[in-house]
Amino acid sequence: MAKLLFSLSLLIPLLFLTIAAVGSHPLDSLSPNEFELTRSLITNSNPYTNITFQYVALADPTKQSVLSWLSNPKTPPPPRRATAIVRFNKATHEILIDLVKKTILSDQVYSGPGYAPFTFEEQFAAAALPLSHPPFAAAVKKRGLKVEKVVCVCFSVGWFGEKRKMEKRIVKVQCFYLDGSLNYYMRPVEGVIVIVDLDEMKIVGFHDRYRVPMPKASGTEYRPSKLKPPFLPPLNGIKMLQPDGPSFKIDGQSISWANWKFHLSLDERAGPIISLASIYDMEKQKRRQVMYRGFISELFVPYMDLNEEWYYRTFFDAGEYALGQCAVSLQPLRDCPENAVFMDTYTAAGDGRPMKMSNTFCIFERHAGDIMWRHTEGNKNVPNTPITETRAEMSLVVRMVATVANYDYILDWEFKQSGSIVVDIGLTGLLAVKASKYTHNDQIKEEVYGPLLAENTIGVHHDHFVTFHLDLDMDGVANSAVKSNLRTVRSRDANSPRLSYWTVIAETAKTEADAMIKLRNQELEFSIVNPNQKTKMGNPVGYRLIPRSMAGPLLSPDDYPQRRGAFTNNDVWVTPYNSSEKWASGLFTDQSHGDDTLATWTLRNRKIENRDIVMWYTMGFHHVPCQEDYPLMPTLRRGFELRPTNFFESNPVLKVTPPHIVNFTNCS
Ligand SMILES: *[C@@H]1O[C@H](CO)[C@@H](O)[C@H](O)[C@H]1NC(C)=O
Ligand SMILES: *[C@@H]1O[C@H](CO)[C@@H](O)[C@H](O)[C@H]1NC(C)=O
Ligand SMILES: *[C@@H]1O[C@H](CO)[C@@H](O)[C@H](O)[C@H]1NC(C)=O
Ligand SMILES: [Cu+2]
Repeated sequence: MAKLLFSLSLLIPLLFLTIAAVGSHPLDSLSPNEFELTRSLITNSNPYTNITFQYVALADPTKQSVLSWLSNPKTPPPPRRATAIVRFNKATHEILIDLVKKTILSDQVYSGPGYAPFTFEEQFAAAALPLSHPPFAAAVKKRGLKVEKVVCVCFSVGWFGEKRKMEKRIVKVQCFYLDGSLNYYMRPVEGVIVIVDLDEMKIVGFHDRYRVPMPKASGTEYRPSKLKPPFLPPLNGIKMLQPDGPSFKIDGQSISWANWKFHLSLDERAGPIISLASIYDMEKQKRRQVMYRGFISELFVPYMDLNEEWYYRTFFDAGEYALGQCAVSLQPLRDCPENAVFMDTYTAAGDGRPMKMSNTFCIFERHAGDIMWRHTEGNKNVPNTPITETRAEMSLVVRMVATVANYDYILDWEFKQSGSIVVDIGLTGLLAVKASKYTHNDQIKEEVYGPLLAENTIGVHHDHFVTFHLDLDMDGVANSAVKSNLRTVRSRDANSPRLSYWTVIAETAKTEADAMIKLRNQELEFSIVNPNQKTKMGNPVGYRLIPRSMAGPLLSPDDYPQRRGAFTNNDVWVTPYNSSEKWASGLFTDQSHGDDTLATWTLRNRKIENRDIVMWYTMGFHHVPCQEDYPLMPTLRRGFELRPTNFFESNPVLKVTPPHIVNFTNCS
């Protein structure tokens, strides 16, 4: 019986995937045919040259057209268009394609500073070059290593104040040693850097500055077959079953569950994009819009080591490496629970051809044993028989994992019946470590930029700043940002023995400058409200931001990485909606100068009151590595909650109905 149910639960995803092909929505990711059409239109109009497709995506239909279609899905959907950023003949082209008329609408050459994300193909090609470069082979030999056991990875080079525009699309290649352990990130060939020109695909620089011992392979493995006992004993078996199937429906890329409905797509750069999230209000008996779109706009990871081999390591994982491109296939039962349903996706390969990724997303109902609400009350009529009302929390999770070289980012969007949207980011995978001569903490008398984690292994200090684009549109697009300052008030009431209390001083942000907020060390609640829609009590309907992390940048604002990452200077920013302001680090992030970021757009100090606005929220991790992060770090999670605040007239889950009881009397 159990076996049968198990195979049924495997069938369910297939069933849903079949349905998935049928749906059609203006925000659906490009289909394989649309990728292919985009590629052929561009290559046919530029024959005799090799074109690198750095970014291909659905070109956003106007918000107006999507909202009109949504209010009346019988009206024709907005026309499908694609945007492609391609590189050929050492020029970057931004090309707009009409997918219906099958034509190129525009082709603009971008000549400012900065480049689009790397493709996997060019990263692999560049990483292979050192191995056949004689000076590199000599450097490896000098270290007593075997060149056939060396593997390399491409790092973006950043920008450090060079006056003229960088003429070359270059990367720095760092190599590692894959001898005796799969975990080559713990074994850097320190002191050697190879510089590669990606357009020419050839080595343009080579440095071999110093030698330190190669960290040992022993202790770095993480595959069970390579680990020596003892192992922690297994726990008793546990089973997650939904014999009636999941309670959500997937129609194409639209997902509905409980009171929620939203659209899920994959963007090569952002990873998951949640659109048109709306919630059904039981009391008003109508569906209400909450969020037009939410996605990760950038993920900034600066390392804190000033050495020649390390100073430039200030990565923009979305803008340079493309989180959607870095999505990995989720493993059933391990990455996602047994009741999860998986969704496949497509992105464009470096040659523009559609590339399928299986199990990119998993979608599942979470029943983690948490309490949604409860209360126990004494029963006046019958002593010693208290009345208890309690409801189990059930929620819906959409998950993707992006493995950006050494790091694995677990990206969860969780929807609760109470109206909350919880975003949870988990960091796991491998640290970026530096090989060093030190084998004990007591030997270290200089700045080494991080703790000693194992012999000859320094875990370099760094940050992860995840910047979200959150376009909340509650009951309409005209919204305002409200700062509720909690302030101590000294009592002037002689009749009260109390000397103080706190109160709320709410302030509506009028312009962008009013909404540049550092939540750290402030007693402040930030919310987005619709000032035109009030509850019966007269409160504007709203959603509040509840951060579950407080870490802001510590680099000096004039430092070059921080200029490029200046969008992290505030925890919250609010901008008027502008369809071309999607990427907080600018459209062309690699080698950018920081002149097209959220921090520069907002210098215009535009009006943001009672209009279509976008909230940008950065959640940060300062990562001081520790020995438990070695050789592979247990997941570290942080996130935030968007929580209804006077959005509903009263508790929206008071009348929640618990799930059916599943009986397994026939089960042995
Ligand atoms: C395109 O790339 C291929 C493979 O690298 C190469 O053989 C070919 O000569 C290139 N074609 C042009 C026109 O550059
Ligand atoms: C939208 O943003 C872009 C980039 O910041 C800017 O050039 C353009 O003027 C903006 N459009 C409007 C209507 O403000
Ligand atoms: C499940 O078992 C409970 C308790 O034995 C019983 O009350 C209920 O009717 C059963 N439900 C179904 C669907 O069989
Ligand atoms: Cu980290």
